[in-house]
Amino acid sequence: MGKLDGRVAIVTGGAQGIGRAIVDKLADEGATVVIGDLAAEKAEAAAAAVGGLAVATDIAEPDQCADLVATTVDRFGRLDVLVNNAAIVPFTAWDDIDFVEWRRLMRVNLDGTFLMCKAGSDAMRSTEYGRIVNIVSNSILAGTPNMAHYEATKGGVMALTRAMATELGGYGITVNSVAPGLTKNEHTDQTPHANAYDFVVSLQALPRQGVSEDIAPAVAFLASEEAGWITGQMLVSDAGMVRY
Ligand code: 4PL
Repeated sequence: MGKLDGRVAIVTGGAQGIGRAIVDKLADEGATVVIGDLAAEKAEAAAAAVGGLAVATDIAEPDQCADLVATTVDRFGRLDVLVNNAAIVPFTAWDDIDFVEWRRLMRVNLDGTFLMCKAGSDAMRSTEYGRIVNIVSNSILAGTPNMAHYEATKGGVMALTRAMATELGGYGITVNSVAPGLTKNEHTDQTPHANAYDFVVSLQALPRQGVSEDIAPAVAFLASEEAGWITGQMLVSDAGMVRY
């Protein structure tokens, strides 16, 4: 008995990192999971491991978002859960953020999340049930360095989450966000973020390094039916680095 038995979920960016852990957790709780990801091969492997489906998707393309949702509904009958996890997680000093780089982040992290929310909520409205969980970041509260453009996109997603909760509540759809802190994974290991692991741990109440599996339970909870009285909220899952 899982808390998502019989539910159909889409996880964007589910091929690796936090997204992969979310895919595994939702499947473990009984959901059928569809992964939308640019990394087609890794997405296939992640989907195969849980008996799910991978759909090669660039969330910045409106047609591809519509296709991801349509394929899910065609194949599995409906859409209950949408986890918007796909994002670019940069490490870029302020002086190196030019307008091209700014737009690249906006296009994927903010436009892409908007497009998936549009397509996903349209499908959910037809059943008058839905759970949307948007992955943001504790950096929007902390002013973390080297990610000003990223923080602008994630702050936008947090505000979008609050507004969508109002617009969609009448259709039985809840919209919440989860804000992880710095999390060790195959992406952050290979970037200058890895140099910040120890510093971030020193700021946390719980003194160990966070991994992707630490984030997934908060997402599964907000994606479950029993979280139905919670909407428009941000749940910070960061070992207590930021108290919000
Ligand atoms: C505190 O979301 O929240 C590094 C990299 N440090 O992506 C993040 C902190 C990173 C963060 C993040």
